[in-house]
Amino acid sequence: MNRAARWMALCCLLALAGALLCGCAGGRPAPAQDGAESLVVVGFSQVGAESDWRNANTLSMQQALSPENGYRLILDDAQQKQERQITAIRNFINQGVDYIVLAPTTEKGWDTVLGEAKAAGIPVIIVDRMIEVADTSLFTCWIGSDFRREGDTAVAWMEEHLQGPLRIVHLQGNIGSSAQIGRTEGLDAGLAAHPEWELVFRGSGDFTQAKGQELMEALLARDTGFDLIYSENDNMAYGAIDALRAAGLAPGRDVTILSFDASGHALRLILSGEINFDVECNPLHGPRVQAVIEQLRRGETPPKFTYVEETAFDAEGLSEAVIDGRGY
Ligand code: GZL
Repeated sequence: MNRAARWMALCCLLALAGALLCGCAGGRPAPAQDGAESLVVVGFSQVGAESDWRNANTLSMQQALSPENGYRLILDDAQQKQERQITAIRNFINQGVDYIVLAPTTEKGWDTVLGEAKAAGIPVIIVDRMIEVADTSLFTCWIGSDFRREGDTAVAWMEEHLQGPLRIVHLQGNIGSSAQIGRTEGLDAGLAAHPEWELVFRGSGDFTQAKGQELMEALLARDTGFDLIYSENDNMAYGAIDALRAAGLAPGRDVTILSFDASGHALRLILSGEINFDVECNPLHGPRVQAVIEQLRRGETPPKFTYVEETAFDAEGLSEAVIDGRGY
């Protein structure tokens, strides 16, 4: 092989080696066939799957932050444990996600891990419950409910519809969550204003149907007299209703049932007369979070705090058509 041919062969080998090196030495990866490289990656630390509300919230986030809309959503279910959320957030940071969304189990204990997200330059959006941090720059914005107002709405209905003495059973959600704190504060204000109202039981059912039923069964076994159940979410109310039925009592008639969330099944129980009043807590945060991320991507600043509009339901004016039109 003459000199020129050798030189040409060498150049070809060098060009081939360069191409191979570039490809496997971490050069910009070839764009994935499905365009995956262009998706906005969002790490979502979700409380769990404890209730209809939570499942509707998760579905709303998945539908909004979908690949069709330009997102890759990484969902982590913390099974109602804050330490699992902290681990999930650290994993999101290590994965280099573009945004972190946190639906916090409780209000306290977020300063350190959100400081790590801030140091990594990853914006954090808080949804649903509130967090309490020393430095509010640790999160970009919060979207959720006014839980104290929800409690006050429930008490106002009690004042309007129930006269005279009331023996109240209070089923609380996860202790330390802002949903529990606000709804409990509302009832406590009512108790302070109404000496004729008596709190005969208060305990946490962790927002789950099983624990709601367990608490009610224990109360019935103790033959505790009560007139009203103030259940801080629908799933605990479902459990209490099952226990009342098993004891031969008519929920909504023998015992007034007041609940929170206003999920579809609960509203149908209002139609059937088994729940008397239900305060809405809207879970459909997916589109709201999507809108915030798109604002941030445009370089705009979203409001720091956004309270979602919410209403409440009793049998008056409620119909299947209203329920079908609500989305959860
Ligand atoms: C309220 C939410 C609560 C719901 C429960 O915003 O955090 O958690 O009321 C859910 O159903 O488990």
